[in-house]
Amino acid sequence: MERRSFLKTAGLGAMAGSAAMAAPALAKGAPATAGKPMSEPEIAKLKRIKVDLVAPPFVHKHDQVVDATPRIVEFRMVIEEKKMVIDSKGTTLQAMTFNGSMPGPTLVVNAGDYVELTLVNPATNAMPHNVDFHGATGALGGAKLTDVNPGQQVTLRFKADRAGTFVYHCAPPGMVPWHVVSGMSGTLMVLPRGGLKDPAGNPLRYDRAYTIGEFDLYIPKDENGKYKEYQTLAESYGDTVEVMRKLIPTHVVFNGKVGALTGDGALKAKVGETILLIHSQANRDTRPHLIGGHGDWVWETGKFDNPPERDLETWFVRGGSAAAALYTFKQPGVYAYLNHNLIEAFELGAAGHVVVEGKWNDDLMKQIKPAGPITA
Ligand SMILES: [Cu+2]
Repeated sequence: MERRSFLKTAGLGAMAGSAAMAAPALAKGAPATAGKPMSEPEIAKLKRIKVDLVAPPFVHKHDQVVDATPRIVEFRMVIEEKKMVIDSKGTTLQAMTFNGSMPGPTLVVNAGDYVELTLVNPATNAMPHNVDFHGATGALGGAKLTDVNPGQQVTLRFKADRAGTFVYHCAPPGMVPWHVVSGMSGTLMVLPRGGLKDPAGNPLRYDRAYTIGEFDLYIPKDENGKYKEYQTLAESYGDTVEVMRKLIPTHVVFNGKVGALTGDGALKAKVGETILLIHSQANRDTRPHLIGGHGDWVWETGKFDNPPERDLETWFVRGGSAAAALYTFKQPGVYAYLNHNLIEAFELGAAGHVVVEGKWNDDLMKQIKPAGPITA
């Protein structure tokens, strides 16, 4: 938030008797809406940036701090319906994706920028789709203006005037939950123009960002208790809705399959490095936890103009939202990052790894005597 508009909103907050003491550098007492309405000729003069998206868990290159002048940031996403293997037993999902991945790619802009998305639904797909951005205002998040049949594309522009991590997802009339639980969601991250801040207004920066999308899956079983495999997407619909209505997922996975973020897919970091972990769940609550670590600074509701909480063991992501957590690694080793309903993590799949290089710190933790026979 710009200094001048901060002063304005802080003044309003103080008048309302709420804000003056806490979080002096964060917007308080008024919703964060960056800038005045711009006319179409003014918007036409803005600088355009074209972003090439990258597949999760990676996040496209971006600046954490930018100057005051808004930009138009262009993105293109192609919808891909495809059968995906979602566990080590070969169970398949008739999936629907943005850009072929679960979650869809993370889009990053700065508050006040305009997002200009071209959404492509190739003729090879079977279903109509669209996109609802929780970071956007009006027309069901953009869903009403982006209905695309196979063989069509559409372009939507919206002003990203609130800072935070926001879910986006497909929401076609009459089929919303099915498209969402089949894979069609991702995150839009709108950074404050001045970058992230702690509650005292000190800058918070990260060295790398990872994006994790958690998916509750509802795979039907046959009369012998075996997961069914379907030849087409449409064929899977009726049985899947029956499982969905029981509200008990058969799998809960990070980034498209059990074990996607382990082994070669594990996240990587070094001691001393600060990572930003973005966690989206478009349909169902989750509770992220880093085993052996913490959330140094966490925006569990994901909106950066609110002060973050510190030292969290476990945080909470509401179904239909995306959270952001910062952590600076202090010890090397293999960490687990998981949903701390441990049944969902270890039985159903909601767990990944972070492999951290560096030097062990005996002051933080030391094994005084290794395990051995009981002596006293
Ligand atoms: Cu869809």
